[in-house]
Amino acid sequence: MVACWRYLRSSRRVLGFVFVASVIWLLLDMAALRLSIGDATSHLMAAKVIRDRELVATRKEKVTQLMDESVANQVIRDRELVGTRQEKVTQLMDESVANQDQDFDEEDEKSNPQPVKLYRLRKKGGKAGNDQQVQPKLVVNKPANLSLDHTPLLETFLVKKDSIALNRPDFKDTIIEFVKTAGNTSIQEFKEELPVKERPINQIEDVPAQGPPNTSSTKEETPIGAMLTNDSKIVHVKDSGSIKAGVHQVLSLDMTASPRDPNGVGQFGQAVVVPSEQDAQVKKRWNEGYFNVYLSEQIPVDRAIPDTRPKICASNVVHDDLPSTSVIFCFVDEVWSTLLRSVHSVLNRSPPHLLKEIILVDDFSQKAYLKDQLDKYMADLPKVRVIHLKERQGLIRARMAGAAVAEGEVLTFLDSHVECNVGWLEPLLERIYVDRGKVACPVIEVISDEDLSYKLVDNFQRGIFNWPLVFGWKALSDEYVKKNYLTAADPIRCPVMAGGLFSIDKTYFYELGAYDPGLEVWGGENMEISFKVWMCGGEIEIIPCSRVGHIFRGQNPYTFPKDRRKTVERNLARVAEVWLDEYKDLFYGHGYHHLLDSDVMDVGDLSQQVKLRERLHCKSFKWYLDNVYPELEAPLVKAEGLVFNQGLRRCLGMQDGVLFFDKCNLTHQSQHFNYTWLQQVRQQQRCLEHSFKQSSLSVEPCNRTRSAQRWLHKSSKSKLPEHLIVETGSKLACLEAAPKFRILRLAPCNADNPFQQWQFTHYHAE
Ligand code: UD2
Ligand code: MN
Repeated sequence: MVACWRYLRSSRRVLGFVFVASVIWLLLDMAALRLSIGDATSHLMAAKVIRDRELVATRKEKVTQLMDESVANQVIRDRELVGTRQEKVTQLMDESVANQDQDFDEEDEKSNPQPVKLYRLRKKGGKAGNDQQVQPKLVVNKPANLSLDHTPLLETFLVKKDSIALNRPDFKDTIIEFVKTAGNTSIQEFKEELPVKERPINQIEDVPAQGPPNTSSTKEETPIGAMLTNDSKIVHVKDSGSIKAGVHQVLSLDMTASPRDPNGVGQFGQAVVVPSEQDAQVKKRWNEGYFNVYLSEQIPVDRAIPDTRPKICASNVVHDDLPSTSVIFCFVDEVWSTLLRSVHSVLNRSPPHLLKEIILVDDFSQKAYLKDQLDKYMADLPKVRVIHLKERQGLIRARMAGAAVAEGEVLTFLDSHVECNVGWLEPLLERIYVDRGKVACPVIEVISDEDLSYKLVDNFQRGIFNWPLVFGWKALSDEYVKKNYLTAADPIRCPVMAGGLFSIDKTYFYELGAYDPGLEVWGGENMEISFKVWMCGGEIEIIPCSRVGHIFRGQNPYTFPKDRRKTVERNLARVAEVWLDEYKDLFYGHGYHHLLDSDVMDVGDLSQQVKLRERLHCKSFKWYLDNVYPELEAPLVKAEGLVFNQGLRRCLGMQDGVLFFDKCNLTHQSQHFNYTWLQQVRQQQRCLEHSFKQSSLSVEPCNRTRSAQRWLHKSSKSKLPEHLIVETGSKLACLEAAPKFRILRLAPCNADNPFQQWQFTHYHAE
């Protein structure tokens, strides 16, 4: 102690001690401070996590709120109403089920009266119908999914809850639960990933293909519509407004008012064979719709059909704020059961908040059941409106009458003998949402006209046409699919649509001038709208995740006010005249020469359509061919070059309206001729004309309506392919080089005469 005191006595040492103590204190203080900062941070972090979670929860709630409040309520309302109606129609619903507050059990199932089993399942598919409209190719070796277990969520929903009475208190919760589950998944996985909103039409950016679309995307440049152009470029439609919106998994709704009877006739879209003793009834009713009307009546109006979508479709996401749609069905004398199935398939499988209304346009049908009886039935379905036209308008003007009263943002046109499949609507609306210039078509699947089975069609089919404007389906080649990394769910660009089933932004439809109102009854309007859309800045796509079955019939089950063939020909000629530019010759040249004779055909006034095309600054048909449908063979002339005479071994020449023969010389323009689609032998504006009566020839200004300028050459039908033949009535005459005077003349045709045989330098088409 004393030693210590002595030691501290020196002031220096005291100072040293104080210094050491201060340092130690400082160090301790800093350590304490760090601890408390760490503590505070972890508290803050915890608080943030909680807040974030709350935020996510609120977001989830927001998305599901819509469903909770509007969807679920509407679903319930609709289902209650559908249910009321359904009872009357099917007579299968046990009323007691509707009032029980119990889960579905086997008792319930047994208590439902079963329909008399008149039918057995068909073992093999029915024979292919000779369909008037080309059917898409059916899938071979790939059985359709006939169970309900394609979507686990859906299964729970359908199998367990489908059977529960609508007015049960827990029913609402069931739907909400179902919707929420789907919604949650999408929110977690896809939150804020997709940029959104429409772009003005015509602003597509081209990006060279770099591999599968999903590998090349970045956050800033997320493609919202990765499309493949014909020149193998990926076109990404990018966000211009970058408004963020939520997304959710496609709603695979399939609502029914009463439990589906698994043994119901044609249930699950299965093939049914009517026993042979009832053949007479089948036959008797066939012509009412040109399909098995008798069988159709036995099939429930809300039957289940297999979910034929590519697997990935059920987990695709779409935006929460898709536009609403008005579904428009036009019909004339449609069969009752198919019309009802069409309507119920839309009500059952469309998210109610997106279905603004269903408009039924009765195109002056003559069947009594399509008047009061239809009105009464539909009066129980609040979303359905019926319009009865006072005169037969034809499907084109009938669609426009429907569009005129539609209140939805998007118009969805459907034929009146369809069944919309699970999840059909949202993928169509999604495409229009990302780009209002897109016209979206579902995959059209086949409902057999004979056994009413629902058949899956091949993947990668697109709508095309051949000359003379004949619609068809053609699969994209395997090579194309591989090269462009196309998946079975990717939208497919279509040069033309089939016509019957598509969604289009309503404002855009009117911007395009709707349909040409001069088109009559049926036919050709699919070509018109397709050319118009493409050439005036839009796009037509088939959306594989949207599928709708359609009954393809062998004949139109309604009358045509005028001759059917003439009506369709006239419609096509209108389309060709307005949209095809110089390529319209290819249309006429494929069997429609007779339409050019002004006394035969009057296509009507086209001035409004021509003006419209100018006003919209639409591109040329050549642009369409080069960019949208380059696969189509469309040479502007059938043959061209020198016109060589076999007998004379000289070439034909023309100078100042005078014809002569000369040594063949490709460099001489006077020896250049075209053999056109209108069958003219033509040099610039001058054509070779015959006067059959006087057996004379002359050179005249070309005139497409003059049959005297038409020469048959290399026709597959002709027995004299090398000849240039004129035809008047049943008489034929051939162009001949008179050897002596080296002049041209008409002479009776002779197969072996080399002076009647002609050869052009190049042939582009037979
Ligand atoms: C196809 C189209 C169809 C239409 C047609 C060419 C599909 C699935 N179908 O022929 O929509 O584009 O090609 O024009 O792509 N209708 C009327 N009034 C009439 C005639 C018909 O309302 O004067 C109705 C008819 O009841 C039906 C719809 O129009 O609901 C289409 O007629 P369709 O089924 O006879 O035509 P479809 O499928 O052979
Ligand atoms: Mn049809």
